[in-house]
Amino acid sequence: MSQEFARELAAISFDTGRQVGALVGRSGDVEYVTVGDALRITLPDFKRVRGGAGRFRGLRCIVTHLRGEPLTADNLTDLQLLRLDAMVAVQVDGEGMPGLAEYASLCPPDRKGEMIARHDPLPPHRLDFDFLEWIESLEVEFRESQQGIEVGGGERAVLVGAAIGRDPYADERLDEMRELARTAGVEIVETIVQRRADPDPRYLIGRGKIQDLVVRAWQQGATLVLFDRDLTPGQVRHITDLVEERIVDRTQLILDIFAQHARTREGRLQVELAQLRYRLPRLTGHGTSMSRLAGGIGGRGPGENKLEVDRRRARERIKRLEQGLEEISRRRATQRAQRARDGLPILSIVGYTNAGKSTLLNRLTNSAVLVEDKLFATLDPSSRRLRFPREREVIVTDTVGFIRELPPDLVAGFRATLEEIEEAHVILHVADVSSSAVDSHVASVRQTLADLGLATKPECLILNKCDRLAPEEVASVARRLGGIPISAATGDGVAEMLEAVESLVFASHEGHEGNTFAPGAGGTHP
Ligand SMILES: Nc1nc2c(ncn2[C@@H]2O[C@H](COP(=O)(O)OP(=O)(O)OP(=O)(O)O)[C@@H](O)[C@H]2O)c(=O)[nH]1
Ligand SMILES: [Mg+2]
Repeated sequence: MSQEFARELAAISFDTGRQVGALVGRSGDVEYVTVGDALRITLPDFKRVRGGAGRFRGLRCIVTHLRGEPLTADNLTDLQLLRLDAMVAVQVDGEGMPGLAEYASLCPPDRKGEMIARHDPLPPHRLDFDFLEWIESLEVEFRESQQGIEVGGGERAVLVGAAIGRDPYADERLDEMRELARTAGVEIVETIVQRRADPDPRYLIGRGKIQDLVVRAWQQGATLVLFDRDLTPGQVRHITDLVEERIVDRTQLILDIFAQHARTREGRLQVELAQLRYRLPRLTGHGTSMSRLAGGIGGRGPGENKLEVDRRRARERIKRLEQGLEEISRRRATQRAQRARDGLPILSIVGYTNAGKSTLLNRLTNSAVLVEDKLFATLDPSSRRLRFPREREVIVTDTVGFIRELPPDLVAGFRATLEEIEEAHVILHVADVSSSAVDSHVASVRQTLADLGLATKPECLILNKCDRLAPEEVASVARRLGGIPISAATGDGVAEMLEAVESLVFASHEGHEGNTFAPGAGGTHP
């Protein structure tokens, strides 16, 4: 900024009694001028102008201050949110002449936690350094600090945790988000957590934290911001007004994983339905923010290209999907009736996701259902026959895992799958005893079962993965929760478990309705 420029800006400002802001491009030309009141100016939204990894907006803002104030919080916010090259405040003295000028710029990520560098106030004529050289070397510093970022092709995300009130599950939720992200192939490069009494109605977390988030995400070259709670459509709108990266909340992340894992036609239909239902209310309003929200992780998933369609077509699609699933539901009911006629009791393996349900099914029935150290590896139910030692047979089914605060749209979408559990005579509730969250996992699975109206079924709690813990630790969990310790991986405890399960199946069954499970004895289950 030359002395002459400062003098002219100060004079205009002094005459009008208003702050004047000039946005100057890299060439040195003034590209925008904005006039405020005595205390502040409002800058236009440049979010779609230029920008990119390691790049600034290509505009510096020079603003006059009439009351001798240094750079204000608003000035620094603009610097952050708009990624300006620099923010300069020139003081205007009592004669309308430029006084000291203070400037601030963003700084690269490696400097400890600081996001803004403020420079000492100088008279404007001493600010006359080579701006182009300075900003380009700053950009180089940014790029260097981001090196190695765009390898691997996986997405990089900033994880945002909101601990609301006395939230006993805050850490657990955050850990679970990390697992969900890992499953989805997303790398968490930074975590921002805020504790607050109530959720902010507009931003979930505070606006100041969102500002930090903007800079952090940019510093880290993130393409995605993950929220560990669900956002209301309004919050999505407000946050996308400030944040350029795609925003994905917890339900959306879970839906994305379901979309990645859906294999069968039924699974795909169910996921697409759940996705559309979740996104429909978020399809209103802001066009650009919507398309960013709609993208999901890497824009994958069966629902992805449906999301550009308007609401009407989305609704039509929902109706068609519901009809398709209705049909599947009917077909399943017929199959179930058939199975019931076979007279075999049904054991349904239920439990928190990744507890080892499929591993147990495989061990019990010598099958090869997909087992993976991922959340929601299994979406589609599978049923196998299992012969107990005394020649008695049962059907064992494995199905989709549960998770805390299972998204209602997902429950609605997966009705056909969850109906499979309804026919169970005994529920084999598998929990991962080696997880530090085992108590809350067990509680949330029981809560989900209760929500599905299945709480009255006889349940046998299985503490799986006991090979991962010392025997005393397993015993302590078993004392606390009850349950039979096993390792589906090694087979330890499985024989004992089968004995207990056999007597539960046949006792519970015989207790209720006599020995109708003998092959050929018809009738439906209760
Ligand atoms: N150490 C140990 N690992 C196990 C045991 N049982 C399962 N696992 C591992 O736990 C992970 C999850 O197993 P799955 O059988 O896929 O779990 P699931 O409950 O079917 O999970 P979803 O279908 O994703 O909900 C896999 O990496 C398994 O190898 C066990 O008894 N001991
Ligand atoms: Mg499974």
